[in-house]
Amino acid sequence: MELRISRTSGLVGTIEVPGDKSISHRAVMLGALARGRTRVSNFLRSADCLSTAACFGKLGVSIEDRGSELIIEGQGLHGLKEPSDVLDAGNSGTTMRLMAGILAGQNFYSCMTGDASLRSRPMSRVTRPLSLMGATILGRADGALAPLAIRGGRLKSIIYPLPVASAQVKSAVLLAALFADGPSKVVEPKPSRDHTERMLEYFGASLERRGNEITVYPEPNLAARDVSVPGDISSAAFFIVGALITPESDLTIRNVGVNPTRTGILDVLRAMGAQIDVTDTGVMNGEPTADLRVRSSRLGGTEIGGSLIPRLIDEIPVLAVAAVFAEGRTVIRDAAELKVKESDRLSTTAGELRRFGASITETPDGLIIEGGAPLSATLCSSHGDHRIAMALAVAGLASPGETVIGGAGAISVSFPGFADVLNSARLQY
Ligand code: SPQ
Repeated sequence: MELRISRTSGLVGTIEVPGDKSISHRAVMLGALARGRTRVSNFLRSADCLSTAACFGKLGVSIEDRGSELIIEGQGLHGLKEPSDVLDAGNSGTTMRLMAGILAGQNFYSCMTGDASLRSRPMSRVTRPLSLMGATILGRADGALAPLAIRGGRLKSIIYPLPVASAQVKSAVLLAALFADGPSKVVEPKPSRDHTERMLEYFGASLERRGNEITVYPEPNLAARDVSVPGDISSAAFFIVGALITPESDLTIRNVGVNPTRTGILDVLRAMGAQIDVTDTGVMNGEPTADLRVRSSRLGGTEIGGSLIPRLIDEIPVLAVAAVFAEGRTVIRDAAELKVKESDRLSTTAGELRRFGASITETPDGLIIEGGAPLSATLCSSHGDHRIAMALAVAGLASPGETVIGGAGAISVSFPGFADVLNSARLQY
């Protein structure tokens, strides 16, 4: 599928973006493990989150989509059933890695696979700690690659210093810790998104957070709770950058999740000179929310690295687009994790933005972008990666001519309806 984007003079009006992907996954997982009925409103019906729901369906959990909400009949921590078939995580790293943590604690056999991209992404980062906790996990390349076969059961508690700043690895261990024989502790090198911790607390788990250490106590009484999912800041990011780099924009994005572990993009764009106002702040099931008003801005280059990286890891492709339209040099470092996402995002971002005429160099752990080069629309490819497809669409909004993005079907992984929301906000050039 192709997406065609022509230049626009601005993004205006008020829009909403769909529910947060990370929170939607976790709502299904904790809803399934709690006792009783959990209702999830504004659930993200994207391919990734639907993969999580389908996996829990195969584990014997009734999940009904009533349109306005998803109804999950929680089975309790020990109520999942051995699946009679392979669990398919599709394109979703979150589904596979977090579910591995849950399945490690189940007294049955299960097998998980995914699409070609997911089967090439590193899994030893979760199979290693879960094996240390006592689960038997086999996978290709000595447990490094899916399909994964998991024989779970009662686990041993663990103290685990994370070798990478990854919310998925952290969450896999925290979820497995629910089934351990004592309290388990995870130590983070840098803070990553903390939706699992917030949702565990919201569902009544016993969890302590001290600095970069998180301790989970086993066998909590998880009680079903209603969850209202805020808009996804990672989806809003495309509209934020689109509005900043087009000349007549004044766009408000309502009800966006602004958990501080996810708002690195706002900090960086403001440092680049972006006019972004945060208003109408609130809290939904332990997650902060706000409306964001974004106006066209003259951007300058910046440096991005260190502990900012986990706070904006999924926004780097679209931040690179902002940098291409900024004056001066932007340097992104400490971002080697991007090489193991749905595509090698350092290489796909650099390669595809060069097609527009951007001056961008890939380094072993980042990108160097010389902003301000004249760009023109081009034929480009998503490489099967939803975030690359949408970042290229944003570049197309500010490039003369018509940009054609191949493989744009990937967008449905996180943002079905992206093109419709874009069309509702764009001015004709
Ligand atoms: O689920 P998946 O495929 O890994 O999704 C991505 C994305 O761009 O949507 C990464 F490719 O987001 C991850 C994110 O990069 C979602 C996530 C989470 O929900 O816990 C955490 C981050 O990954 P990681 O590996 O840094 O823990």
